[in-house]
Amino acid sequence: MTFTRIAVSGVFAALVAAPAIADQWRGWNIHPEDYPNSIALETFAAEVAEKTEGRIEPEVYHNAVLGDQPDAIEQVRNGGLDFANFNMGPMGQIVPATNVLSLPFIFKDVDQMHKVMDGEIGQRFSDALAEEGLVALSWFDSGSRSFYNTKQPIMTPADVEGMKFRVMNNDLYVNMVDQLGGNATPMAYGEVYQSLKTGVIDGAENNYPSYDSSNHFEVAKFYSITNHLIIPECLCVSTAAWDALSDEDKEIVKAAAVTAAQEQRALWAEREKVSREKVEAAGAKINEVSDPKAFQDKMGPVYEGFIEANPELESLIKDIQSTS
Ligand code: BDP
Repeated sequence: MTFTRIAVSGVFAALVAAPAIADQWRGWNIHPEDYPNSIALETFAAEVAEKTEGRIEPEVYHNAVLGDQPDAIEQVRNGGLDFANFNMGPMGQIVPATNVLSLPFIFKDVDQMHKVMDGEIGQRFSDALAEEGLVALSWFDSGSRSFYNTKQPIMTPADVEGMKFRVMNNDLYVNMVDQLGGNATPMAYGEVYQSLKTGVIDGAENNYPSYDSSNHFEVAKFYSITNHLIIPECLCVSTAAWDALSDEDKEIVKAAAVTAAQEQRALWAEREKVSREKVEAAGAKINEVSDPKAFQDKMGPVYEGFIEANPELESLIKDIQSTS
């Protein structure tokens, strides 16, 4: 919100044009300060403040201090928060089209994901988000996710049988783990460490940087490279904050988000390596699975069920799969 303050100090006060107080934007972030996404969000905030000459002053709140991801999505939608970095996993509950991005093995690799999200198909996702009050300004990387657990290396789908995994808040992931013979529990990210430690769950799944930054590697040391999910993330602004901007400021904010995404992707590539080395040095056991395709082959029912429930999204799936 913009307020106008009358300068009252000094004898010329009445003659001086009243400076506008900046729009204070509050930004949600789940990760700690040194995470690639966090650094990129700070770049976004700094560039917006500088280029708008202080008309907008974004502040980033790290470590999910403003709440869980599903709550934060709601808050950005209703304008209670102004911007955020969101993963498209929890987004699926609100913007059904984004569930396509949560289908296991939907992308061949991260390069294909970038190609899709940076092109016309990415725009379709932005349009779907816009209908729900979220203006997606750029796409961040989130690598690929693999399973890790406290018990044993996973080599084949049979090794998943009977194990209890935490998943993000989305029914598709529950079905995904079911198909592998495991049990899935949706749970807030911040509760996973303790739940692994106390044996409430046997495992979870994530990329290397989050496996590292969450310290899950300390308690679940078997990380098995299944690469089953490649989920993009957005830098999203609330429609309320966006609509209040002048055209000039919209350009500035958009350009800052694109700069932030470029930085995030470069930092991400580096951090993936650093995190992998760090967790291995700390005793995590990372293994290749014996046949990655064996995991993918189990996902037929996830796709069938999804297409049956969302026939209008089948062509979007096909368009992604045929992007090369
Ligand atoms: C991380 C994502 C974050 C998710 C988290 C999770 O960047 O948005 O909340 O995984 O597993 O990789 O909940």
